[in-house]
Parts: sequence; C-alpha cells; structure tokens
Amino acid sequence: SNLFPTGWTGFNERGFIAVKPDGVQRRLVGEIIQRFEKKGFQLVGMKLVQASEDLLREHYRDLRDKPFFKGLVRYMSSGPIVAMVWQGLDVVKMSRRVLGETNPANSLPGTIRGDYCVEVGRNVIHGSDSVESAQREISLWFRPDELECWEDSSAQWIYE
Ligand code: IDP
Ligand code: MG
Repeated sequence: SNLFPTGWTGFNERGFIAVKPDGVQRRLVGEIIQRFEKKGFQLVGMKLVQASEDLLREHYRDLRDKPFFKGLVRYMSSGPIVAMVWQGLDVVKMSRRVLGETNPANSLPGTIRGDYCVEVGRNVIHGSDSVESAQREISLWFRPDELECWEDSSAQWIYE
C-alpha cells in the first residue's frame, strides 16, 4: 500500500498470528479470523501448514530450557496450524489484548483465550509478543512472495 509509506511500523505494522492445532480441530478458525477482521486489521498472508518440529523448535527457541518445551513442540506439531500475517496500527500489542493472557485461566471473557480454552498447554492461538519477534516469526513462516500488499478501501473508515 502506498497510503502509509513509513515502513513496517505504525499503520503498516505487521504481526504473526497462528491458530494452533487445537484451534483448527475445534473449528475455531473462522471465529478467530472474524475477530481480527472486525477489529479492523488487514489480512496480508494466510496458509494452513503442518509445521515440522524443527520449525517449531526455532519458533519457540526462547523457551527451549522450559520444562514444557518438548510437550509444546509435540502439541504444536500434532496437526495443521493456520498461520497468518495481520497488518495495522499497533497490531502486535493490540493482538495480544485480543488473545488474552498466556494462561486461559487468567484471560478475561471477551478475549479469544478467555472465551475458547481452559489450559495453558491447549490455548488455541499464538500471537507475536513484540514487533521484533513478529518480524522474526513472519520471515520464519512466510516467504516474501506469500505476503500480499493490497489497498485497503476501508482504511479511511478505520483510521482518522
Ligand atoms: P504466549 O503464547 O502467550 O506468548 P509464551 O510464554 O511465549 O506464551 O509460551 C508459548 C506457549 O507455550 C504458550 O502459548 C503455551 O501454549 C505454552 N506454555 C507456556 N507456559 C506453559 C506451561 O506452563 N505449561 C505448558 N505449556 C505452556
Ligand atoms: Mg510467546
């Protein structure tokens, strides 16, 4: 988009969101996409993927020393994931609020994790925790040509 020629921050910030295998199995993909769409974010990349354990170990490399790491990789490779890139103003920080807390027990109703799951080890969705990790995760999960730049005709009704 030429509307916001400021680089991948501000209006053009991009975040990586993934519906985890339990979210796909439990038919939550449509509901989750709808929440980001209705909020006003712009979808710029999406695919259904069976992630390899290598990819997941790299994705979660900061957690490699945690006791739950092995189980986390097994969970995340247990079925297909819907990987997405969403764009918009402060999308990374706002997505974390849409998701809720890491542990669904601490997530308020109205958040995805607050509404759709119970345990931290089956918390249905991933969202990048910073702009830096978003950029790392997007380049890990998507090739540049898998991301679409399209003019958002509703931008003038979402941004002042
Ligand atoms: P986040 O997904 O909210 O960013 P992280 O701390 O980055 O949370 O942890 C990544 C994922 O690892 C969590 O979403 C959850 O699926 C899993 N996880 C985190 N803590 C635990 C735990 O104590 N037991 C089991 N799984 C956990
Ligand atoms: Mg995290």
